[in-house]
Amino acid sequence: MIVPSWRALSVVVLLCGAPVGVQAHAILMESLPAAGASITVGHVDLRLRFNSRIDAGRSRLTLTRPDRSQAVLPAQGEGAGNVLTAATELAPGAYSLRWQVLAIDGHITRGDVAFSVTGP
Ligand SMILES: [Cu+2]
Repeated sequence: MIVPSWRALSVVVLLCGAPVGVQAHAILMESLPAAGASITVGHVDLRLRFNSRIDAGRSRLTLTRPDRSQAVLPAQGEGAGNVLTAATELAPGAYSLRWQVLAIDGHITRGDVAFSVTGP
């Protein structure tokens, strides 16, 4: 089992005011690209897997580009309802993907995944 980052846990505590042991709000378990990863320029499939089901229609993926501009990516639910995906084309540079999701318990959690894109 992947242990969620302390950053993700602190966000949950902040927004829920409930003990972290309470399961239902969404915690990021795995991401593609992974945090800190370096990927190849061009078409990129983004995939975020959470520990619980999320409402994809009320969840949001915001990409911060190397020039600090931001774009909201059209995101889709997948799998058993606990996966959020998006596809985009990326140029070389440093990116940050902000995820904000609504879990089935009505709580919103968010976090960031930073990664870089390198040229051919
Ligand atoms: Cu919660």
